[in-house]
Formats: sequence, C-alpha cells, structure tokens
Amino acid sequence: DTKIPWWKTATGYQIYPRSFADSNGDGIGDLPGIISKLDHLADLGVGFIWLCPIYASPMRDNGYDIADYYDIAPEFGTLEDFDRLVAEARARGIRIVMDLVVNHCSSDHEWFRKACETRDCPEHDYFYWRDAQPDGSPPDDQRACFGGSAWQWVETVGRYCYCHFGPQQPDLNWHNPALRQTIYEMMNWWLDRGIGGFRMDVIELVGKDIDARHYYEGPDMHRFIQEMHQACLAGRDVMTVGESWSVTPKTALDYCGRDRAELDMVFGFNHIQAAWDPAKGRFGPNLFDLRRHKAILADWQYALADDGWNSLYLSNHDLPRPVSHYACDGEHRVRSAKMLATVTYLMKGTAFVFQGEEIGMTNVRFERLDQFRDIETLGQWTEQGAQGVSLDDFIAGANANARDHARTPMQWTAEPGAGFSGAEPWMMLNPNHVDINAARDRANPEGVFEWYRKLIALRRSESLVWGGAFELLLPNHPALVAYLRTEGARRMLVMGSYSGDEVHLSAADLPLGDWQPVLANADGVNAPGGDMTVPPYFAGVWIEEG
Ligand code: TEU
Ligand code: CA
Repeated sequence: DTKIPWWKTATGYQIYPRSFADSNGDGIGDLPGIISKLDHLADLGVGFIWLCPIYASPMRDNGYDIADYYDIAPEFGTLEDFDRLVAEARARGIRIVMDLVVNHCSSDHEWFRKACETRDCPEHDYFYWRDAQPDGSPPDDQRACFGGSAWQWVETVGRYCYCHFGPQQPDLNWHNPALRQTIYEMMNWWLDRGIGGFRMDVIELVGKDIDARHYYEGPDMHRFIQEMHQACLAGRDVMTVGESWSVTPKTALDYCGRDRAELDMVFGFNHIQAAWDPAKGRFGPNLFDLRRHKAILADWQYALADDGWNSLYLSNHDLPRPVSHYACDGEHRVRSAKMLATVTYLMKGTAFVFQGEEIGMTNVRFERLDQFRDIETLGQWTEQGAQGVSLDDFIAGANANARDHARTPMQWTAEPGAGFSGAEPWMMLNPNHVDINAARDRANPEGVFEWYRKLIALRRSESLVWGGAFELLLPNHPALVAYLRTEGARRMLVMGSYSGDEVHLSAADLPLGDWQPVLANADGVNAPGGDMTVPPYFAGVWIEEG
C-alpha cells in the first residue's frame, strides 16, 4: 500500500549525542562520532534517527536549554558536520528527526539577556514575568521540576520570571505572536535543510495559563499547535511526535486525529507514571503492576485503532534501562531484552528504540551522589534532602528511576573507554561494558542486536504489524502479555512472559489456530491453543495465514 506514510513502517532510533560516540577524544560524544556509527544503524534497519538536542547550549540540561537555535554546540561539531550527517544518513535511507525544545530556552539565549536588561524591549515579553508579592515573595508557591521555586527573581527588571524546569531554563511566552513567528521561521530553516521532522519537547506546556496555574494542556495549546502546523508542517513529508506527560487515551486524538492538523503522534507516559508514587514522582517508585501496565497500553491501542497513530517505546533518555526496569538484567538479560522489544514493537504504531537497547544495556548500580550528572537528580536531592529524605533512600529511588541510567556512554567494545572514547567519559561508563557491548553482541547470532534486526525487518515487511487490528488477550494474567493482530483472514499472535519462572497455560487460554512460528527466543515451546509451558521471559510470534 503506497499510501502508508514512511514513518508508520519505519523504526526510529534515539541518539543522546553526548553519550553515543566521541570522535575527538574529549570524553563527549559528537556528530562525527554519530556519522562513524551510521552503518550500525543501517544494519539494524532503522528508518530515522531522533537526535536529542545538538544546538548551542551551556548544557545545564544537556542541550534541553538552547542558547542559539541556529547553531550546533561546539563540543558536538559544526553545521557542516550536521549537513554531512543528514547526507550520510540519507545515503543509507535514514532520516534525521530533530528535537524541538521551544517551551523554554537557555538563560544564555540573547532573547533572555535582552529581556533582563529592560522591560522596554520586544524580547522582554518573550518570557513570563510577574511582580513579587508585597512581602517580596514569588507570585505563587509553584515548584520547578528540577527543584526550588519555579520563579526566578531578576533584579535588573524587578520582576520574577517563570521557569518550569530549571532556574536557567526560562519558559518562552507563547502568547507573544512575534515569538511564535520567530519559532516557526527557525523550524522552517531546519526543515529546509532537509530534516525528517521533529520530536517536540514537552509540547503540552505551550499555551499554559500561568495565573490560573494551568500548565499542562493549557487553554491555548491546541490553537498554537494548529498554527505551527499551518506555518511549518502542512504540505511537507515529515513526521512529528509531541512529548506529553498529561495526554491520555481520551485526549490523544486531539493532538493526532486526522481532522486536527496538529501532530502525527504523541509520546504518552500513562504507563510510566503508573509505576511512580504520585507525590514523589520518579524518585518514589511503586511496585510494577503488569496488569495495569498492559491495560494502559491496550487502552492506547484501542483509542487510536482507526485514527491517529501510536508511538511505541521502552525507554528514552529520561528513563531507566528496560531490562533492569521491567524484566531481568542478570541471568536472563538477553532473553528479557528480546521479549520486551517483541511485545512492545509489534503493537500498532511507530517504534522508537533508544541507544543501547539493541544490545540489552542495563542500569548502573549507583553508590554515591557524585556519580550522578543529571540536573534533575541533583536538584531533586537538594529538594528532598532538605525535606528530610535520607541520602540512602534517595539513592535507592535514583537507582530505580534516575535519568542518569540512560545516559551512561554507549558500550561499543570491551576495551577501556568501551569504544566510546579514548578519554575519561563525561559520565561514568557502566562497568559491565566488558561483557555487554555491541562488538560482542553483534558477533553472536543469538544476540539482542540480531533479534532487533529481525523484528525491525518484520515491522517493515508484515502488513499485520502496521495494519492489523489489535486485541489484548489474557488481560488479567499477572505475568504474560499476549495479543492478536488481525487483518482479513490473517492473524498474528504475540506473547511475552515477564516472569522469571515457568508459566503454564492450558488449551483454552489462547486461541486455537493454524499457528506458524515466526520468532521465538527459546526452543521447544508449543504453539498457542494447546497446553503450553512458557519458559522465563519467553517471547513468541506466530502467524496464521487464514
Ligand atoms: O522531559 C520532560 C519531563 O517533564 C521529564 O522528563 C521530567 O524529568 C519528569 O517529568 C519529572 O520527573 C523533557 C526532556 O525529555 C528532558 O530531558 C528535559 O530535561 C525536559 O523536557 C526539559 O526540557
Ligand atoms: Ca567529542
């Protein structure tokens, strides 16, 4: 079917540039490093790269604080390197999707510098300013994501400025029409350079009503996204995916329904947040509940069955490593990695693989505060430590969920430096790179990489994957995820076990069919519809030709 847009059958690969490959021995990954690894991605079969921010930035939040939207951070390279990346990737059939961070910029951006000099310049209104209360305190008690008050006092203009994330990430005032036009111009400049689209950072935060303290999915969000679509996206063959921590299956089509002219997809986080303590967020993990997890994912599948489109992911640069988080990162690591990818990426939607996932990289065992680098981890320790949380408890929470896990350097080889860099990396390497690395995994036909390669090929070749209707099976089973994908008379059955023990199924548990095996990460397992003994972390895929 030629009407299917390229990004529906493609698999994306997310790169966190700082931690991917260092070409010049300064301990920091860079664009030439990425170019040198493009064959790894071409072998994997990916159709696009989501590149985390590479713009000029003081890097307080590793690039999610942009000082110049038209330039590349010097430690990452130059615009020439970027153009070369786009061209070299295209030569391998890979598009470059950029991270668009426009809810906020860096306090080093010249807009903010001007805005702080005087109230009487156009840039002053590019930010949200409010007066102090009579006693000098901030307008309200809103806390910033990375700790402290969300309000930063700027003495030169005698006002507080709203900063949702960190004190050096002032929020941009989307209610200023000139600012919006400036952003659209910048987006068009990158699109004209030949990029494949945008991943839009916290797009749910544009259009907020600061005074009503209505931040997420605020009153003007959809109006602004529609305007952006008209100004930049309409008529271009690009893909867009908006990050939204607040979107639910009920509101998803408001962003990506076909009559909306907004975005192609959203990244939702309902299933991630279900495993967090509502008050403590990621640093207060709750027990993982597979029944709840798969119910949420199934709700998303059903909500976007006929309109809109799902994004499918196991991790990203803000989340722990999936084998450690959901399954087993010890004895059954390889099998776990295959199982998680199988049940996630054969749902209906576009798959996003995060760097290192394709070789089954794991969490780190952090022991000391000085091993963390993330502004969120360090800021939250300041905040929670002051509230009486002990360092041991905090480190336990951070070991479960800190963003740092995703950011340890990519493990290419067993050598010192892991083939990532010849120098001391900007953040610690996981010591297990001696065993877990791309060179070793790729040399093994039973490795994780080879499984991902097959799965990604199946996503491209099998119309059941992009077109088949989804139906969750065994919704109440505590250890198995199973579902059907159906298109006409053909069916695909996907099953994965999240258990470290054997699981027994009887004949009535799964539909009987003429099931032909397509993929299995362990041998000797019966076809569905009969008695089955399911080995630990098993994954299987069967197709019935009908
Ligand atoms: O993340 C949004 C975001 O809100 C979180 O990842 C946040 O850490 C979490 O909700 C609270 O625990 C995006 C980017 O993905 C992230 O890397 C940036 O730090 C953030 O926006 C600010 O740009
Ligand atoms: Ca470098």
